[in-house]
Amino acid sequence: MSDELKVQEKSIDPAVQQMISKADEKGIVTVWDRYEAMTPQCGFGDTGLCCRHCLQGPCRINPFGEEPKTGICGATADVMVARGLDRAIAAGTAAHSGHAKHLAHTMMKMAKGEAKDYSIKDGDKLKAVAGRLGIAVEGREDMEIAKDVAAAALADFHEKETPVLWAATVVTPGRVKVLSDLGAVPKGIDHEVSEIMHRTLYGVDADAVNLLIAGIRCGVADLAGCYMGTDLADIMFGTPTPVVSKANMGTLKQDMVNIAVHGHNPVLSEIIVAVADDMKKEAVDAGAAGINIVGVCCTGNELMERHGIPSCTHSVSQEMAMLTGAVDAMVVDYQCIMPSVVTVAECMGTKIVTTMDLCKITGAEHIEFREEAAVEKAKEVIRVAIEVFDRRKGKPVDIPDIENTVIAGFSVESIVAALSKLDAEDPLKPLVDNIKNGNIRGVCLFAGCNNVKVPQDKNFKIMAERLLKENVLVVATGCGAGALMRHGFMDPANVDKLCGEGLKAVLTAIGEANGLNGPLPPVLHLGSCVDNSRAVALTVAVANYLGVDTDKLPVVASAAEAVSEKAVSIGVYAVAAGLPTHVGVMLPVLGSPAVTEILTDKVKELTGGYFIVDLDPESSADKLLAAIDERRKGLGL
Ligand code: NFS
Ligand code: SF4
Repeated sequence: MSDELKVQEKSIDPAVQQMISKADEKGIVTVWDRYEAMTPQCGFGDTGLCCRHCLQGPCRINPFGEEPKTGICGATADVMVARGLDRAIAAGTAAHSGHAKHLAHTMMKMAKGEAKDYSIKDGDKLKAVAGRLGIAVEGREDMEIAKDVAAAALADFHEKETPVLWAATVVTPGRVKVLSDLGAVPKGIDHEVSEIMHRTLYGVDADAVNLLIAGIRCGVADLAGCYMGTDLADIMFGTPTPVVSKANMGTLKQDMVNIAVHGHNPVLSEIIVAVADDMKKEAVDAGAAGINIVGVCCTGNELMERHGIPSCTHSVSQEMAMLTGAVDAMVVDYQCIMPSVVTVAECMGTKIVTTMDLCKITGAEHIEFREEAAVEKAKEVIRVAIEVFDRRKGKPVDIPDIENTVIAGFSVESIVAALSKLDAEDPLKPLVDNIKNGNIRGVCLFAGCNNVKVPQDKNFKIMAERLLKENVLVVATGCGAGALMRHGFMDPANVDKLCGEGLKAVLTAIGEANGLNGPLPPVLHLGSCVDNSRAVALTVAVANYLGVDTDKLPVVASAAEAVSEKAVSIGVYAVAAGLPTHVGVMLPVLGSPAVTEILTDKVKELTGGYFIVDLDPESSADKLLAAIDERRKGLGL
């Protein structure tokens, strides 16, 4: 096998391939080396059949062999798998809602005048969200309303008599009934996470179905956390509108102070972007042409959708950004930051700056971020990068000359605004009409990460190519959006090449009506992973328009290269919303045929949604198309 082939098995992104070769030459260990060293991976874990939930363990069950059929306590394969899945859902939910809670605290501090560097950027959205929550808006100051919204958000975390507002008010009325009947309406976001920890403890819930229903309820709590994260970020930092940007490592600049912001929460990165201009003089004094901020992972998506900040790379290739030698500082908040960034940074002269108490990495410089002193802290962080640049300047760097044009910033609000140029009275009508007449065969959301087990971006690329040709409207979030943007799927110039005739006509009509002199991009970038809420909001809007529930629509989802437990909890709420939901990597559930059957089939009777687990992108695309067609038929289309 040639070396080049091996590189292609790691990533299909040419910039990443260049950096992998460089890492090999320099003997720098990366995620792909560590993966190889880890294989073969444990078959028990792979199938969900190991348990360490008590100190009598670890226990493992071999589904094929003569070994024990239960754990020491008697837990069956079904129970072990369901418990393990529940804990993954709880972890994902804790992360998304932790991010949302952080925004809620920031908003509360802002409203109380304690965090003066934050303000309300979208008063209309504030009022819309408040209205949805039943908070009075008439004749009130924005800051008063914001205080009530923040208080309502924080209240949604505790167990209370009434359902979680950010869940109950964001789905169709029909869905509220479906979830109530199932016992899957969350009473408090933190409450559901903590209850999962309780019921999966040694000697508690030993009924796989009961465990899975609690998992669905926690998944709905995850939807609440994501939705809240989007709402509060839009209010404080602005609701995205279409913006032109760039993606891939060509966005790094040799002669500038390059700061890669990585992680998730815009609470920090927004301020870094806001003060970068003020800091330009210090950068120029150090010999730089300026300050260049690029995004990695979801922080990148948050900044791109609101400010057009370019995205450098995503997910599994995060180490590769530093391999260029041009990243002066990588500033991280939390989630999806591989601890290995510190090791690669040491080799390449990058400074890793951690900023949050819950996410320190040994070997990184820690600058604790505080909302009360946001600007001051952001400047401190930027100064670290300037110092590194001062030492780096003049030295050679290897920045792959690869850059793609991206149009991002498709919030539901901006999509509706664009559609209103076709029909001001009834903006959803053109979208729904085109779904009815088949110009748009269905809608597919691509979400989730890259996974070292899949050649980076390959599943996303093959599946999106296929679906676009079949006139499926494709929307994307998270590192799925990252993958597609790095392969030209968000560049309107590629509509001709990528899209089927019907879809092309729709994208062109909307683009022309909005004065773009051309179509919208082939794939619409909805934002970060918490912004999967935008996909839900769009689906719910169309469902309400048609007077049907979300499980009747030709809408499907795919986490084609999922890695994080967050992708698991998102998948669960997609299924809870009634969507056929593809996962392109193995979920650790195959050790229980019963649980596998519930997730991929029986749950259909409960929510209308179900999981499709398929590692082959071609047949996965076929299955999603079949699911879309089945739904069209159900609607009489
Ligand atoms: Ni989503 Fe975003 Fe990326 Fe995966 Fe991680 S950054 S929150 S979890 S790796 S898509
Ligand atoms: Fe083993 Fe049961 Fe303990 Fe799990 S909870 S480690 S299956 S004894």
